[in-house]
Amino acid sequence: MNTLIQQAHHQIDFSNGSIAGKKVLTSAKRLKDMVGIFEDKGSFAIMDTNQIVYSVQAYLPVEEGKEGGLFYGKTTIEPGKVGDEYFMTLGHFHRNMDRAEFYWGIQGKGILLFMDEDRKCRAEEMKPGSLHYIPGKIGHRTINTGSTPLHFGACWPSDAGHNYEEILQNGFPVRVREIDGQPQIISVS
Ligand code: PAN
Ligand code: ZN
Repeated sequence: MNTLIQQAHHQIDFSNGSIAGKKVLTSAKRLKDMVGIFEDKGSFAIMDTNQIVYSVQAYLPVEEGKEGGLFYGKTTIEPGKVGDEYFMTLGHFHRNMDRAEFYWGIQGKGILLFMDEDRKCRAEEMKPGSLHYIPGKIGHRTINTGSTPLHFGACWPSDAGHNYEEILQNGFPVRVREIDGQPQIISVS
């Protein structure tokens, strides 16, 4: 029997994690989509709110919500700050609370914040090659603390879903700010 070797359906660019192939979704969050997320409202008010804070590419090979599949995603957070607070993702818990996720750093530098259900936080440094396991029941937000785009990859179960409400309402109890030229994690509640 002659078995044909086919090309993979998708191709990853290792320099930034972006993928090319069918059914790749893209989305972007602009500053205007993040009203109330950053603390310094005065600085926010004088910024171009059309600017992109982060963008996501996702490959969903099965229907969202279906059990047993996996999704691949690539996020790029632009370098930037609102006042002294670095650009970051909205952050979320998985709707199906116990679903875990892997992140890995590809290019740039940043911080991954983890928050448990009691709002206790911890942080890991993201850099090229860093691998991060996000257990179930853990809220997660990523921050670009560098001066270049932060690119990272992600893989999560197809039935994880996303719950943004909790973090939109209550935020994280810490913020990541530039103080004396260095990123620092500051408690805010
Ligand atoms: C990631 C995130 C992505 C954008 O793919 O969805 O980094 O962050 P927000 O979803 O918080 O806007 C992931 O964690 N998926 O589960
Ligand atoms: Zn997630």
